[in-house]
Amino acid sequence: MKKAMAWAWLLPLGLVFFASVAQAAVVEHTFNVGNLSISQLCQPARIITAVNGQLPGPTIEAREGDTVVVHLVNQSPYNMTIHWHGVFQRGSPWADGPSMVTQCPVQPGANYTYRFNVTDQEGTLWWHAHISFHRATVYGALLIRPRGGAAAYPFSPKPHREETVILGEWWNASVYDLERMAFLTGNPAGPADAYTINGKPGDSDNCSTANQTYTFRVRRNETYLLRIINAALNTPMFLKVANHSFTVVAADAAYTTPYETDVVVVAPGQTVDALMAAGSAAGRYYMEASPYDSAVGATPPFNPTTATAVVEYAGAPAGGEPAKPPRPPSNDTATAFRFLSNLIALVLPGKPTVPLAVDTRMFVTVGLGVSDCQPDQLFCNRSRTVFSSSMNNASFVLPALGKPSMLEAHYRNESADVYTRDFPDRPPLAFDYTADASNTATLQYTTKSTKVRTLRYNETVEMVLQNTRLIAKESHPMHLHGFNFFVLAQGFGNYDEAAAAPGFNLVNPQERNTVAVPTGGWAVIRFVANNPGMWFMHCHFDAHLDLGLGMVFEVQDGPTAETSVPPPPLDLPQC
Ligand SMILES: *[C@@H]1O[C@H](CO)[C@@H](O)[C@H](O)[C@H]1NC(C)=O
Ligand SMILES: *[C@@H]1O[C@H](CO)[C@@H](O)[C@H](O)[C@H]1NC(C)=O
Ligand SMILES: *[C@@H]1O[C@H](CO)[C@@H](O)[C@H](O)[C@H]1NC(C)=O
Ligand SMILES: *[C@@H]1O[C@H](CO)[C@@H](O)[C@H](O)[C@H]1NC(C)=O
Ligand SMILES: *[C@@H]1O[C@H](CO)[C@@H](O)[C@H](O)[C@H]1NC(C)=O
Ligand SMILES: *[C@@H]1O[C@H](CO)[C@@H](O)[C@H](O)[C@H]1NC(C)=O
Ligand SMILES: *[C@@H]1O[C@H](CO)[C@@H](O)[C@H](O)[C@H]1NC(C)=O
Ligand SMILES: *[C@@H]1O[C@H](CO)[C@@H](O)[C@H](O)[C@H]1NC(C)=O
Ligand SMILES: *[C@@H]1O[C@H](CO)[C@@H](O)[C@H](O)[C@H]1NC(C)=O
Ligand SMILES: *[C@@H]1O[C@H](CO)[C@@H](O)[C@H](O)[C@H]1NC(C)=O
Ligand SMILES: *[C@@H]1O[C@H](CO)[C@@H](O)[C@H](O)[C@H]1NC(C)=O
Ligand SMILES: *[C@@H]1O[C@H](CO)[C@@H](O)[C@H](O)[C@H]1NC(C)=O
Ligand SMILES: [Cu+2]
Repeated sequence: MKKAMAWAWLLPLGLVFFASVAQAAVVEHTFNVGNLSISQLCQPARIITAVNGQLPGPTIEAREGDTVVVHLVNQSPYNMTIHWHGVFQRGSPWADGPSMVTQCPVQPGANYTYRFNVTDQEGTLWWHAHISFHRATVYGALLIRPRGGAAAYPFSPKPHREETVILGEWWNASVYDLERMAFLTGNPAGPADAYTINGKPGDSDNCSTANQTYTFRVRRNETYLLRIINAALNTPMFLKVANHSFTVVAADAAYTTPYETDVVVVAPGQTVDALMAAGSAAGRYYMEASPYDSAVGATPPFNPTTATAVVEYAGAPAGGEPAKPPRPPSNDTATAFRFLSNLIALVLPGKPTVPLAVDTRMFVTVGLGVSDCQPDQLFCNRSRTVFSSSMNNASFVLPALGKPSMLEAHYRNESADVYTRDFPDRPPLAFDYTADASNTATLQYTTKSTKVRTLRYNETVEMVLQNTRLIAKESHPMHLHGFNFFVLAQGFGNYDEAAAAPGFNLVNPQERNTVAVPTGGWAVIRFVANNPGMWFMHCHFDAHLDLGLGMVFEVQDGPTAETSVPPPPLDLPQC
């Protein structure tokens, strides 16, 4: 598959580039989730869980307005679900995918068909498992092109070709076992063994078989649209290509005002579309994905290595080392913030703009803390506390397997044993959130619960996300299911409304589904709750999600059938 992709430039992309406006189509796939034997990092071959025997899995290519139908056939030994990251799922909340939030898992040997429309959104999204740590190997791209095809892109130059660049993390142990051990012991899983570009680590680890490095073949003077996706579990990335720069034109499938940069910063869950002109001498150039380690304080171990791929020009002289780009230091918060805070939207007629009137204001702390061992953490040392993450000091746990999913409980009006409606709009205590001195055992302590915030249909919510200095400051990539939000402002230290509000961008703020809250800082987001259902909001570091860094919005039905949660599909998995 990879070979085919690499040589795609040989084929005329006439269909993509010259077709006129097409009728909405049904884009149908069967995803067999099962065993794949693969050798990475010069280790013996191992069995991983993958879709259709591919890593990354198949790319879904659709046009705005199409219907996507994916038959998930679970031939793996594990419970499985798939989330369509960034897809609004308006009218199809049962297809969103997070285990125990919108569905019970698809058990080994069972099937489930995900059906949804990709309406009112275009750009680069992706799909991934949303259970355990399986998304480390169960992931792929979901591309939504304009109805008018690539000719309708609202930027120029129009690209000659497109390439998907999916960044990932690789463990040479079973990620399912890693997650189980982390849970049972209360000790967070260790860092990845390698980072990858399109599934391959590259040659920076002395294991440079040709198979280990992804090659992008380019032609001089052509412009490429790179669709960059960070599918890594826990690591924001810097992406560079030696002797090449980028023009960012979209992020999280929302167009941006063109932004020139020689480095792309992409946190887990985020995507960036960037034009890259093949304007250098015909040669070979490294693409490098290196980690951004934002943690300050009791920092978790991280892997400082770099994933490499090669951009190879047609007619490049054979042999020789590709040119290397300068690499940002892993703690380069200034570069990360510059990139992430400088993006602004491309305002287009007919597209939603930032709501100016706010119904509900929330101030939500996000960060690490500690808690007691939970009863089912069987190997946990009960004479001490364990790491625990929280939002407003509420550390989220999913309903136990065997209970209905939260969406089923909501739909049937039977929330009693499944969740409570008391997610708070403020932290229980106001304190100096980002001061080292505030990192006390009392403030670190958090308790486990399954709390939701109920919203009326169509309510406008403004949320300040405030990182804390408990245990460690860290840039948490906060992802909201079911909606895009506008990012009005972001900064460092404690949020001060009087100082920040005059600086809100209410004209063309960037629109995203995942915001990397600055380390030891804050971000202000707004969204309109015009999508009834149960929508997970959580840190897109799986290590933190597992520790409780999440909450759920329960969005009530609107006045009509179209604005209400529909009945569940007949094949919805039962617990
Ligand atoms: C998949 O691999 C697991 C070991 O990881 C093995 O137990 C199982 O039998 C394999 N399943 C199939 C269908 O090959
Ligand atoms: C999805 O699109 C199809 C075809 O246009 C339409 O029949 C269907 O009602 C749509 N589904 C939802 C949930 O909007
Ligand atoms: C799942 O789908 C596969 C392939 O379509 C089919 O062979 C199998 O019978 C289905 N299994 C169930 C439990 O429906
Ligand atoms: C995984 O790979 C890394 C890098 O090659 C190696 O150092 C480590 O020992 C391996 N771990 C296991 C459990 O095989
Ligand atoms: C790669 O090899 C070089 C030279 O043999 C050595 O210095 C370096 O530590 C090795 N790197 C890794 C990651 O094994
Ligand atoms: C490259 O990958 C193929 C298929 O996975 C494998 O059969 C082959 O042995 C690999 N070659 C090298 C040099 O690792
Ligand atoms: C690329 O453009 C340069 C400058 O316009 C020109 O000199 C060169 O011949 C072009 N190369 C190719 C392969 O088209
Ligand atoms: C690439 O960039 C480096 C440093 O910026 C420079 O020394 C080198 O000449 C460039 N190579 C090409 C082929 O442009
Ligand atoms: C990044 O790390 C380097 C080396 O450890 C250190 O000298 C530098 O001060 C750090 N920079 C920041 C911004 O923390
Ligand atoms: C459990 O934690 C306590 C307190 O930190 C420590 O003294 C003890 O050795 C630990 N026990 C085990 C089995 O790790
Ligand atoms: C939702 O809110 C918008 C803007 O506030 C309003 O125009 C629209 O009528 C509302 N829709 C419903 C169904 O309440
Ligand atoms: C898979 O899910 C079912 C029900 O949803 C549950 O009973 C079972 O324990 C789960 N299996 C694992 C290994 O988690
Ligand atoms: Cu986090």
